[in-house]
Amino acid sequence: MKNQELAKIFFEMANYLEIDGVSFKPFAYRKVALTLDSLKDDVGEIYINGGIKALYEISGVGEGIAKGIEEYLKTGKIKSLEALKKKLPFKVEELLKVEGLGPKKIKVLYQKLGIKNLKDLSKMAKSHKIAPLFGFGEKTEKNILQGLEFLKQSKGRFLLGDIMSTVKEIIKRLENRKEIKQVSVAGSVRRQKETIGDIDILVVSDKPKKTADFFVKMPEVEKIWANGGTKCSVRFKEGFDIDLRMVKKESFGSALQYFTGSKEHNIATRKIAIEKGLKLSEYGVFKGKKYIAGKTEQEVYKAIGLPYIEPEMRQDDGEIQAAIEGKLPILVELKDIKGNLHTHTLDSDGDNSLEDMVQKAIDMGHEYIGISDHSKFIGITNGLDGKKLLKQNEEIQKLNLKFKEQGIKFRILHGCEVDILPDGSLAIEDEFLEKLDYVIISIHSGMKMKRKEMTERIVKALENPNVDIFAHPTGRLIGQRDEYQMDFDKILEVAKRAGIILEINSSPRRLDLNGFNIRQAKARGIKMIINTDSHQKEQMDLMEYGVGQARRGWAEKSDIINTLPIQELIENFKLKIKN
Ligand code: DGT
Ligand code: CA
Ligand code: CA
Ligand code: ZN
Repeated sequence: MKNQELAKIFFEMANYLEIDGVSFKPFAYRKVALTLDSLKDDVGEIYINGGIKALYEISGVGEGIAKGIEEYLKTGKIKSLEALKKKLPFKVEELLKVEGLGPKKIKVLYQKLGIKNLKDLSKMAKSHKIAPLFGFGEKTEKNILQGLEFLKQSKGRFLLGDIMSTVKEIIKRLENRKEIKQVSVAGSVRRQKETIGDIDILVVSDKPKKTADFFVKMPEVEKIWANGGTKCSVRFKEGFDIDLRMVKKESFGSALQYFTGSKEHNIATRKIAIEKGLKLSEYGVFKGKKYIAGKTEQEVYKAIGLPYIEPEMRQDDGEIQAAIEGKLPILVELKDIKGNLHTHTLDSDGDNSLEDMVQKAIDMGHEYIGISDHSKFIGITNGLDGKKLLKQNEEIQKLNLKFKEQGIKFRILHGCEVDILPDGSLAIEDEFLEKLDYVIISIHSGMKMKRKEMTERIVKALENPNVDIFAHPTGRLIGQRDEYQMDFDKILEVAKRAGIILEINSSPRRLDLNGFNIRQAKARGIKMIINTDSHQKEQMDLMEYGVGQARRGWAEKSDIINTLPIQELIENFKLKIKN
């Protein structure tokens, strides 16, 4: 399947074009890249079956892009991209990973200082060559150094959201093979850790040699680290490694338990086995030399006297004790989610119309959607002011009416993502906010405030009685930016008092709140909502990552308000306003 490869090429294309100063086109390429990334059908097959005409059916594909796809499928490259790379001979993808560096700055850095890669960038920043450049300054230089430091720390790890489509694809391929009887992903991927060192997969195969051959010969494999009778290990073109382990049927559960980890959880479970006079290993649970369990994980946990523990909780931070006491939570699941209240449309910086977003939600089987475009504010192109909000409301109510008349059980709620200004006031006046179904607040500027000021700023905003949801509350970007300096305990205390719902943002680079914060919030009885913050309809599928994080934070259905049916959800918002 060439979809991911092409998506990557188009992202690259967009970046190079943007740096080259071409307007509009980058946007179109990015849009198509995102579409390809989540497209279920194989682009290559679409082309083979229907020719270039069939490509036009893919959302956002016009003549130029269709020709690009055709060229890539036929020749493995796109000439215009190669030409751009020659003209701008630096590592765009690499440099863009540095928080605060955009295409414009990257171009200047190349033209003025010849910076081509991270190494050059680090050298120039350390020797203070960047600060004197026009449009840069001391602060930018410091930010670049910080950004580089972050990258170094996260080096070699991948975002869960960046590798998941590959994992699913490989699992599918393995499942389709006759000789393979059982397949599961293990390791940090199964635990839904936000970043992944490598991917671990377990299979039971009747013909291990055949399976190994198939695995190491997959077209994406770039290097083979190991190809043995029970374990293969390869590097994919995209840069990450995949370990495949072939185990015996009677050991599948114990091997899965072992290779799911975490290492800390394994040490703890093994200790419990020992206390019971048993031995737990990847091969099974043994009493002396006698095998007593190992086929399934359930069986393994049962043999050592524990109930089944969900993979996301296996971190040795309280789950064993909870299991012993019979107090394990019943974790929220993706299928419990009934809607998504953080979405953007063309009315602010989204790529799709209101109707398209709504249709996607309906297709997903959701019962409602909340539209929450940005307030007008610096940094956000095209935001809404009070008047535009009212106009948007008319359109939404028209659609709601249509649904009602047609007997379609679906409801659009009208919200807004309002910026918290540096002084803690909101970017839209209360008289407009009062009219909305709900109000989301969030920070997109002044993120480097000092702890005391930042805390006061957020507290003031949370205390506005019109506010319902605090989105991406800590502001972190994984591998790029730390959370805001703030007194998080104090913020939790105010959120609880004011009845504010905290968001679990599903965007793979945010996952904010994270699992740890979610447990803190839950412990204080604070309700949460899992949102996708979609700027494109396809991004509504990111919900699974938010759910994964919620599960890492021990969240149950009752902790998450978008598991509620529509009427109860509305009541929830109303009650809050009355309090
Ligand atoms: P990663 O790949 O860094 O994101 O994290 P994991 O957890 O996937 O770690 P990995 O791939 O090195 O190993 C997979 C699992 O195998 C790990 O979660 C637990 C188990 N494991 C690996 N090495 C050890 C070990 O030395 N002791 C124990 N008890 N378990 C281990
Ligand atoms: Ca791993
Ligand atoms: Ca591994
Ligand atoms: Zn948003």
